[in-house]
Parts: sequence; C-alpha cells; structure tokens
Amino acid sequence: MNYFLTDEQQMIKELAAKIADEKIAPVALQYDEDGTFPREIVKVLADSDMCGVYIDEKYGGFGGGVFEMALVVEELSRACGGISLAFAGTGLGCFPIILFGSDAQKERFLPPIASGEKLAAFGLTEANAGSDAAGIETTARKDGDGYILNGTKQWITNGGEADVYTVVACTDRSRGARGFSAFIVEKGAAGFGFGKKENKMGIRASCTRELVFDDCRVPAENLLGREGMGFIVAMKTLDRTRPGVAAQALGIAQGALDEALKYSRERVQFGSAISSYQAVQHMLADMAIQIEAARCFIYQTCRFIDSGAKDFSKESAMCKVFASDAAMKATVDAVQIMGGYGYMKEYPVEKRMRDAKITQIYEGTNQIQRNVIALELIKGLSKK
Ligand code: COS
Repeated sequence: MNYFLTDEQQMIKELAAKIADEKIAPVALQYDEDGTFPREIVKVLADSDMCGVYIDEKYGGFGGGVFEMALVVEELSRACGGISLAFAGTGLGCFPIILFGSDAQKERFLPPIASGEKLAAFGLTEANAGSDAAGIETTARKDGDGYILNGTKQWITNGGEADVYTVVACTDRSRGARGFSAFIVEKGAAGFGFGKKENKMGIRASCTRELVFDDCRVPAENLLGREGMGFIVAMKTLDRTRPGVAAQALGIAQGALDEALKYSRERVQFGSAISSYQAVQHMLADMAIQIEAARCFIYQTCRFIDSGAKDFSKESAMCKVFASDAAMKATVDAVQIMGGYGYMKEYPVEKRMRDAKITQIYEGTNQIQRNVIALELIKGLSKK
C-alpha cells in the first residue's frame, strides 16, 4: 500500500527499518533473555539523528510530530518491542514538555533529548492509581520558591535509565482533577531515588522501575504549565502517545507475520510446505488484513493529530485498541502456525506474543480506551 509518505518520512522509516534489521534483530533475543537496557542501540539511534524526530528543529530535533515518532516506533518494534521502548518511553516523557513547557524549559530539556544524550520518562501511575489516574497519592507541597515531592510512582518505563522525568503529583486534594500539577524532575535530584528493576513477562529489554520521592525538592521553574493543570497535562500527553503504543503493537504484529510467513514456506509436512494448506493460508491472510487495517488507522490518526486537530481522544484510543488487539491475535496465531517451534524461546515469535500483551494494558487499558471512546460518542450526540 502506498501511504504517500513525504520524502522525509520515507527516509525516517527506511533508516529505522535498517537499524531494526541490522542492529536490533540480531540481538533482540539476547536482550530479552538478559533483560539488559539497550544503551548500545540508543547510541545507534542517537548517531543516526533519530532521537529527536518529533522535536522542534528549534530545539535540535527533526521537526516532525506524532507521525514521525510512530514510524520509528513501528519499525524498531518489528525487530523488538522492548528495545523500541527506550525511544517510545522517551517520547512519552517528552510530550508534557513539548506541549506545556515554557520556552526556557524547552531550551533546557529538549536539546539533549533530541540529540540522544538524555532519555526521558513519564511518571503518572502509582500502586493505587492505574486506570483511575485521578487517584494518585504522590504530593507536591509548595515550599518557598519550590515544591517538596513525596510518594512513589510505579512501573515507570525507562525508570532509572532516563535523566528527565515528567511527574504528576497532587498539589491540592480538595480540587479533584484540578488539584494535580506536573513537574520536571531530574535524575540526581536530592530525595529522588529508584526502586528495583521489575521482572516482566515481555518488553524485557525495557527498564521498568519505581520512582521514589522522599522530600524531593523541585524548583518552581520546573512546574509544567500552571499549578492545577497536571491532570490535563497527563491526558493531553496520552492522547498524543497512544498512537505510539498502537505503532509498537503494529510493529510487533508485522514482525510476527513476517516470521510465520517465512516459516510456513519452509516447513514441510505431509510432503508440502505448510503455506500450501488453506488452514494456514487463512490465518496468514487474517493477520495481514488486521495489520494493514491497523496501519491505515494509525497513520491517519497521526496525520489528523499533526494537522493541528484539537480533539482526538477518541481516534487515539480507537487506534490503540484496534492495533493492540490485532497484535495480540496475530502473535498468538504466529505461535500457532509455528507449532512446537513457535513455543520455543530460540524462535522469535513467543517473545512477540509476550511483548504484545502489554500494548493492551499500558497507557490506559483497552477497557479504559473503550470508556473514553463511548464517552466521546455520547458527548458528540448530546452536542447535536
Ligand atoms: N483532554 C483534555 N481534558 C481531559 C481529557 C483529555 N483527553 N480527559 C479528561 N479531561 C478533563 C475532563 O474534561 C475533566 O475536566 P473538568 O474537571 O474541567 O470537567 C477532567 O479532565 C477530569 O476528567 P474525568 O472526570 O473524565 O476524569 P476521570 O477521573 O473520570 O478519569 C480517565 C478519566 C479514565 C479517562 C482517566 O483516568 C484515564 O485516562 N485513565 C487511564 C490512565 C492511563 O492511561 N494510565 C496509564 C499511565 S501511563 S503508562
């Protein structure tokens, strides 16, 4: 399918694909096994000027948007959905600054992220605040010319590896969703530490840790937007980054289809390659249909967002649900096509099945996405 990418977008996609094939695919299973953070790949991305594709040129980026970010995430995830998260998790941590940062904050924090010198992370989730984002208990108390943060963020992608953290904390519990504020916290700040590295089912090359704030002082100049805007910062960020999760799912699914297709042409049973049997052909065809539909949906949603659209919560949630459900099904089917080999760790599809699962869960479970979609539908009706 011709998606009419611009020359620049085509170049970005091809470069990301080359890095995925040459640098990530050969090491993906090892990183999955060891669970080590892919610093070497981050360096390759930095050397290839990929880290800032979605950051303004003024701050050292390429000047693209959500679409360029998704193209990179898709291609990297085709080779490894875990390694791609060093890049995608940084995007998630960066968007609060891109959207709500002052000029001074952007000038200070974005250039080292665009160059790949620094990584970012986003701290919203807590032990008792997952789907219910407004349930966060981390507090930020005004103290002179700064704030004192106390609390613990859980399951933070790039936790401990990132240098720049955008964190949402409660500044006034009495104000409900308007009582949260978002802050930029730097690694190394006094009172800011990390929990143990989580041992995960999938995306094992990605580092997931707690962020622990123990009387951590954050200067007032690190407040993002105004006090009380934290919930909106988080929601508007997630509206822009959920298509990135969809792109991660898309890449994982495409990688699974590629492997299953290749295997089905090589595997001979009952005297013929199993690709000659209709039972296998139909599974491959269904995977391809879902993947292409997801790609159309994601690309169009990203273009819609980058066109300057104001409200795209519904579309963003829809493409995340569609692509992640498609990836889960495609990866399970890829394992099925490869049978016993598919179930073995030395073949590269069981990892994709494990990696796919998280895309139905993080940045808002698919059940929460359906709530968002339904509410938007109902709101739309009542406006008519
Ligand atoms: N853009 C702008 N504003 C938004 C918004 C969005 N996408 N979503 C909600 N808001 C606003 C609402 O308009 C409301 O504003 P007012 O107080 O002015 O009316 C405010 O935020 C509170 O919204 P709401 O009442 O809908 O909040 P809820 O507590 O009911 O939660 C959901 C809404 C479930 C959508 C939210 O908690 C959520 O997204 N949960 C999933 C969190 C998530 O993705 N976690 C993963 C973390 S990152 S890995």
